[in-house]
Amino acid sequence: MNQFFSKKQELFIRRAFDLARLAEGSAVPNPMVGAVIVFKDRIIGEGFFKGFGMPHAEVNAVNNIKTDDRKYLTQSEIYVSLEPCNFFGKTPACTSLILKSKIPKVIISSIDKTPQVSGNGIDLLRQNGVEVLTGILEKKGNELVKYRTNYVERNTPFVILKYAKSKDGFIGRKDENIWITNQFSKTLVHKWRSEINAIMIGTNTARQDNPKLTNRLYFGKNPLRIVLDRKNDLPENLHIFSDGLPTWQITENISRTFSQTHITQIEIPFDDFLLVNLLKKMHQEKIGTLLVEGGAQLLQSFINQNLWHEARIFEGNKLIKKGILAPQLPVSQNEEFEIGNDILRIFHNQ
Ligand code: AOF
Ligand code: ZN
Repeated sequence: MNQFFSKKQELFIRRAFDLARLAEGSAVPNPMVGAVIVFKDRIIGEGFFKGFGMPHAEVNAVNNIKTDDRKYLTQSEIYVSLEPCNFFGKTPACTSLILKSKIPKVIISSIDKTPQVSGNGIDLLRQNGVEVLTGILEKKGNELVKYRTNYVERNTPFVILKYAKSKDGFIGRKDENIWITNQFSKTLVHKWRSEINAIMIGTNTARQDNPKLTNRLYFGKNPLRIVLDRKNDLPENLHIFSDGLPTWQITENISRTFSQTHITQIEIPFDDFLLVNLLKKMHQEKIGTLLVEGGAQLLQSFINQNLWHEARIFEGNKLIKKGILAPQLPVSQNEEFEIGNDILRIFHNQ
C-alpha cells in the first residue's frame, strides 16, 4: 500500500540516506544503512553502519543519544533506510534493540532482501506492538542497497563495465597507449575503485597498458585486482604482480608459481563458462561488486553473455580516426553527465 509521507518525514529519511552513504565502499557486500532517532521533530541520535562485523546503524544511533535525551527514547520515532534485522548475525538483532529500547514507531525505506529478514523484521516489530511505516522514498532506499540486493538475490557480484571511447567511437589502438579522457574523469574512476571490491582486466590490457589498477587519486581503499592470464605467461614485473598489493591471477595452467604471497593463483578452464564460474568464485569470496576495466574483448564477453548490470562509459572529445572499436551495448536507456569536456553515460541492464 502506498503511504503518504510528509516533507518533514522525507527530510529525516534523507538524513538517514546521507549517513548511510558515509560507508560508500566499506559496507559492501553488506548494505549501507543509516538511522535517525527523532523526538518531537528534533534529531536526538543518529548513526550508520561502517562495515563488516561492526555495530548496525540502529545501535550506533541509540548509543549516540545524549544522557539527557535518553528518557525521550520511549516517545521517539526511528527512521531507518533499511528494514531492521531480526536475527543474530555478527551482531545482535536490531529488532531486539528497538523492542528493548521501547521505541514505539519505526519508519523504513527499503526492505532487506536477505532471506532471513525479507519482511520478517517488520512483522516481528508489528507483532510486538510497534507502529511500522514502510516505503518512504523507497526508490532511493532501494538504490542505496542495490549491491547488497544483487548479492543476496543473484549470487554474483554486481558487475560494472567501464570504458572510455573517443568522439569517433574507438577505445584505443593496438600496441599504442592513447589517453582519451580528462583529469576529472580519471579522478572519478579512482573514486569508483575505492568503492568497489574488485577490478578485472584481460590479458592484452595487462600486457600492453601495464596498469596499476589502484586508487591513487581519491581517499579510501584499493580494490582486489583480477587478471586473466590463460597461458600463465604475463611478465612478473607488471605492476599488478610486483607492487605487493593483492591480485588474483586466473590461469588455465598453474605451472609457473609466484613467490610473492599477495598473488593468488586460480586455475580454471578457459571454456564457455569461464566468466560464469569466475563470478561464482568471487561471490563465494564475498566480492559484492566488480568493475571491469577492459579491454574490448573482455568487455564484449560480459556483454555477449549478459553478465553485466551497469556500464559507465566516457566519451572524450578527441578523434582517434582508426583503432579498436568500442563495444556496443544492447540497451539504450542511460543517464548523462558532463565531466569537464568529457561526457559520462550510465547504462542499466536488467
Ligand atoms: C540493520 N542495520 O545497519 C545493517 C543491517 O550480522 P551482519 O552484520 O552480517 O548483518 C546481517 C543482516 O543485517 C543482513 O540482513 C544485512 O542485510 C543486515 N544489515 N541491518 O538492521 C544495519 N547493516
Ligand atoms: Zn541490524
